[in-house]
Amino acid sequence: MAHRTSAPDRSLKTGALVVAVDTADPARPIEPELAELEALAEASGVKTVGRIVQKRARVDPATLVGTGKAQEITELAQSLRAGLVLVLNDLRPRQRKNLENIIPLPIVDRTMLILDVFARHARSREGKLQVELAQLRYRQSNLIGAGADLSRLGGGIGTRGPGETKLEVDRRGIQARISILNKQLEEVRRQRTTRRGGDRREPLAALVGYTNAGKTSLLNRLARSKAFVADQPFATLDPTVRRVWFGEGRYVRIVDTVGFITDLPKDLLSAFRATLEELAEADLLVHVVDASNPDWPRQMTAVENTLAALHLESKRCLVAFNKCDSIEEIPHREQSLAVSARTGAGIAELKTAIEMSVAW
Ligand SMILES: Nc1nc2c(ncn2[C@@H]2O[C@H](COP(=O)(O)OP(=O)(O)OP(=O)(O)O)[C@@H](O)[C@H]2O)c(=O)[nH]1
Ligand SMILES: [Mg+2]
Repeated sequence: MAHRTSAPDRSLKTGALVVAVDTADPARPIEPELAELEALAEASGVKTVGRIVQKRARVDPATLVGTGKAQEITELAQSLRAGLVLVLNDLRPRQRKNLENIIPLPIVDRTMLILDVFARHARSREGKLQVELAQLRYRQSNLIGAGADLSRLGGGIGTRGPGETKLEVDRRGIQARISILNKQLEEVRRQRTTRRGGDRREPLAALVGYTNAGKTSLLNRLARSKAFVADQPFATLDPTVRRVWFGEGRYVRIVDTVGFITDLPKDLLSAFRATLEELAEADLLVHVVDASNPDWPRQMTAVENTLAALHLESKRCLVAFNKCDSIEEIPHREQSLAVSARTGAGIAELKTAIEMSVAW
């Protein structure tokens, strides 16, 4: 795929007030999660104008933050002229409803934000169908409704379907639309299966990893190609396969696919399952890790968990610590290599390791 032509600017012109409850879980420090949420917002065209992080032992079952805090959020949002409230924690339908009664602004959670970024970046027909399906399923199970709620959200995050489609479907309409999407997806997938074949005897290596780790950059480096790379989450949604020459008559097909993220929304995972299940055909996984991100251990674990959810944990796997051009100390793991897609360092070694790992 060539560089993307510029899409019409559909970004929100308002800023977001970020809200989080920090239960001080030592296994989940909040700072990296907040930074990630703000990067997702940016990829959705939303600027963060403020943060409220509330420390409490447990989230409030009725309003997540407590009624008093919710009022405080409203006031701060007004003084900062925020146009929406972005909530880091999972929101139950009841908590959402109660919060909506107190805060007169659209309330967007992390899953809606991720779905929005996906909706913006989907290019293939299958990708678009998958995203819309995930969005509708999420709305359905979280009672993010049409009517009043939707008009408040009008034009903003969570109401945008892939392409120019607006998710203006009422609750009854949602089920009907889901059935149509499922049928269309079946059709698209059937066509794809018949189109494949040919070079399938060549070994297949799949680049997997956290979003923004540099998978596409690495594929471009390996295949001397120019697929779309960006410093933002979920730049790639559609799997791209390239044949890479490994010497006299030997090629390996290398596939770059959608990135993973902590707590990948389950509706998204199931919508993208067909895309991801193609990973099952791979002879080798190359787990690309952004070693320059201090948060890499958490990201690595998130990827391993997602691979396990896809029943891929027992696949042969190499770890490529990428972005080694911008770090001092190179991490080490079993079967790991240090590379830089940017400078080309370690790429020859990576190719050798791939060559030794795949069966010819
Ligand atoms: N310093 C440095 N930056 C890199 C390197 N590889 C990639 N990047 C940068 O990291 C960012 C993400 O790169 P991508 O190749 O789009 O990452 P990806 O894993 O495909 O990301 P998604 O498709 O969004 O999941 C871009 O800004 C790249 O320029 C590297 O080796 N060194
Ligand atoms: Mg990519």
